[in-house]
Amino acid sequence: MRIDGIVLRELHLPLVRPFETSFGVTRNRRILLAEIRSEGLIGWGECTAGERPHFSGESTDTAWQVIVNELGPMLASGRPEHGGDCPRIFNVVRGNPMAKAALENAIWDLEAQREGVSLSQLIGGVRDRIPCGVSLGIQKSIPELLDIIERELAAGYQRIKLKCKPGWDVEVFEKVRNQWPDIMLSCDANSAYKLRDADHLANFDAFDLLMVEQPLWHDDFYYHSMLQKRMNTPICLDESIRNRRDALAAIEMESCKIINIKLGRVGGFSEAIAVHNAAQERGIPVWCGGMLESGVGRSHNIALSTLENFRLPGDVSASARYWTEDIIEPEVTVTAEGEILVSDAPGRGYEVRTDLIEQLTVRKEEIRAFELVGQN
Ligand code: OSB
Ligand code: MG
Repeated sequence: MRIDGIVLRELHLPLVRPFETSFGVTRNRRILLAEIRSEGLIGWGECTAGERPHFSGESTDTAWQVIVNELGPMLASGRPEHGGDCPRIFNVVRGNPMAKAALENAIWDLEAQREGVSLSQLIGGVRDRIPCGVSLGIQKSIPELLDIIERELAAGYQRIKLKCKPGWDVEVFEKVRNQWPDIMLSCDANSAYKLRDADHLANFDAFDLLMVEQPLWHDDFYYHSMLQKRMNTPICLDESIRNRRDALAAIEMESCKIINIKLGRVGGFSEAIAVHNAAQERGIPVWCGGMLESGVGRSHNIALSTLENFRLPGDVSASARYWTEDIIEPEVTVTAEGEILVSDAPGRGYEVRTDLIEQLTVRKEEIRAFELVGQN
C-alpha cells in the first residue's frame, strides 16, 4: 500500500479518577495517536507509552521522537502490504516497541479496511464477545476499595484485579475475600517485591487468587521461576514478556503459568499473535492487558482478545471507566454479563470523533509521503 501521509498527535485526556500503581499515580493521560492515510483510507494506531518511563523505558516523548525521526520515514519507504510486514521494516531500530506498535497497528487497521473485514476477522479471531475484568488502582483506604469493587461487580465485570505493593496486599485481600469469597480475584504488583519477600508472597496463597502478576523485577525470568516454586498462586508475567522468545524462555523456565499480552509492550499485532500462538501451543492461557488506552487503543485490544487462547477475562473495560467522553463512536460498553460485543464492521469497528480529537490535540506533526521517503 502507498503511504500518503502520517499524522502524529498528542492529546491531553484527564482520567475520570486517578490510577495508582506501585510505581506512581496517573491523573492525566498524554495520548499519542498515529493516523495513517493510504489510498483513500485512514488507519489509526495508539502509542501506549506512559507519560514517564516508569512502566517501561518508553514515554510519550521518546515515542514521538522515534516515530517522527525513524519509524515514520521507514514505513513510508518500506511500502508495507500487510501489518505483518512492519516488524521487518522497523527491524534496524532496536527496542521502542510501543512506538512501533502505534504505526504497525494502524497498518493492520488499514489492511482490514482494504479487505473489507473486521480487525478480529483479519487476525483469525474466534469470538464475537470478550469477557471483561477491571484493574483497580491502589486506594486511600480499604473501605473505599470495597465500595469500588461492589460497583464494578454490580456492573457485571467477571474478574477483579487489585494493584498491590508492600503494605497494600494481604490485609486488603483478606477484607475483600471476607466480603466476596467466590469472585475471580487477582493482583498485580508491577515489580514491587524482591525475592527476599518470598515468604510474604507465599501468604498470598491463602486467598485463592487467580494469579499474581509481575511480583518481581520488570526484566526478570530467573527469580520468578525461583518464586513460583515457593508459591501455589500462579505467576503471570506482564513487563518481562517483550516478544515470542521471552514467552518461550519464561514458559520453559516455569517462570509463569499465565501470560498478559499487551499490544504496545510487544510491538504490535504481529508479535502479540506470535506470543499468543507460542503460549497456546504450550498450554499456557493468555489475557489482554490494558494501558489506560483511549478508544483507539481499546478497539485494537478488543480485536486481539478474540483470538482463541485469550481464555481469561482481560483488563479491557468500558470507556466510561476512564473518560468523561471517549474519542470513538460508539464508546466501548460492557453488558450486564461483563462482556464486550465485538463489532464486525471493517477495520477497528468504531468511528473516530475527528472534531473532538482536533479539540483535544496539543501537539501535531504532519509529514507528507515524499518528505518521508526523501529522508531515507
Ligand atoms: O500493569 O497492567 C498493568 C496501567 C498502566 C500501566 C500498567 C498496567 C496498567 C493497568 C491498567 O493495570 C489496565 C487498564 O487499562 O485498565
Ligand atoms: Mg500488569
